[in-house]
Amino acid sequence: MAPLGVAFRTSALTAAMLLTPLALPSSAAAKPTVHTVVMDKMVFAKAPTGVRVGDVIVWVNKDIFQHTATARDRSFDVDLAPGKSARTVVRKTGLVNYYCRYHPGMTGRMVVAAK
Ligand SMILES: [Cu+2]
Repeated sequence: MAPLGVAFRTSALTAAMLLTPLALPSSAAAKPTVHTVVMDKMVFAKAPTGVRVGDVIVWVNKDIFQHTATARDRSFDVDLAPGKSARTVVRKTGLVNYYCRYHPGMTGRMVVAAK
């Protein structure tokens, strides 16, 4: 009986040791990143990189003109008066092209990876 009890305890301990370190990195990876895109002087500042589904994009209009950040696929569309900002949450993977509805020459693109 004794060897069985020892074997059980050993495997339970091993399982606990394996599970604990694995749980930490996965919960850290799930944390959304906040990316900021500034609109100023009639352009979108450089596109965010390393964007993943669930991340937040903060669109900041520092210009003296009203601008929108509008996805070509309509997955987001924010309309910002000068000095205003808004947040959108990234919902799908792939290439996202965006532009300003008032100034179609203002364009940008970002690549979204899976979570
Ligand atoms: Cu604009």
